[in-house]
Amino acid sequence: MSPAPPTTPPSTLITVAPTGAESSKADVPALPVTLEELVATARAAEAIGAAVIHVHIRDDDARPTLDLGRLTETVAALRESTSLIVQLSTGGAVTDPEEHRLRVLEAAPDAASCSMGTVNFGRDVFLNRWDFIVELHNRMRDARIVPEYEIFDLGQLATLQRLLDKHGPPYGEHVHVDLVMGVPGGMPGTAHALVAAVGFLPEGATFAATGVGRTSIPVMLAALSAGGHLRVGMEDTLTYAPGQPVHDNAQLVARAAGMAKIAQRPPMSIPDARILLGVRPLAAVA
Ligand code: KMH
Ligand code: ZN
Repeated sequence: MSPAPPTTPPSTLITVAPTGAESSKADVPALPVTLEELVATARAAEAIGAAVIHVHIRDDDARPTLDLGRLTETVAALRESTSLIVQLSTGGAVTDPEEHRLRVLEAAPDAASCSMGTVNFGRDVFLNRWDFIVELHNRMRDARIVPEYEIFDLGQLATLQRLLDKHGPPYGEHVHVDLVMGVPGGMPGTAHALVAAVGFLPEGATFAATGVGRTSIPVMLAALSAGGHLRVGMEDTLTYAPGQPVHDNAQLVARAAGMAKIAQRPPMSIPDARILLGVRPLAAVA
């Protein structure tokens, strides 16, 4: 017998992923790449209904970086200016070495991404070896950082189950998954694929979903109707409608918040999101 379907939560956790590592500022001038731009984006997203920010940062030349000093400064600035849950990317760019990706945790965010397998990524490869995954999962638990398990393809949910079976639950005990759909090389961004993925979630897990490019809307609608949460932002979506470039991240968060309200699952408050994800209380943050 297959496990019972997850119950539908009364509200929707919205994560904004404003920058990513793949787009260039020259091609996408609205991309937030400086600390000031990132903080302004975060404040706007919070005001509209986001509860989590998934952060990639850039260097002075707007190139992706995992520089620890900058990451630490970014976490501090986001905490000072917003109440958002700060989730740092440990995925970085496809060119980032494993030791740099592990060192991200030293910036002491509330949460961090933890990808569950290797996937073709357009013409590149996003490499996530089993031993690296285990190291990341264990170090996050030791550092009391909540993982968001990033799933690019169906088999990565089997890897997640194996990880939990062999190495135990994450810090906070709750398992939260992000289905990153429509990456060229990963699972398609369709309702059919989303329903299949939901069937392989670990027991008790919650999930969010994001659809890359033009899969953004089908994935958003499917996630809402399947009881899931949403990730939106310019990391994944640069075209708002055919022929219409995204104006800014706030536009994407506003659309997600609007859809969540239509689904009668309005944006989740940040205190509720902290409880759901098992993030450390603010008073306990070093
Ligand atoms: N930039 C991708 C190669 C994550 O943030 O953890 C990986 C990524 C996943 O964006
Ligand atoms: Zn990312």
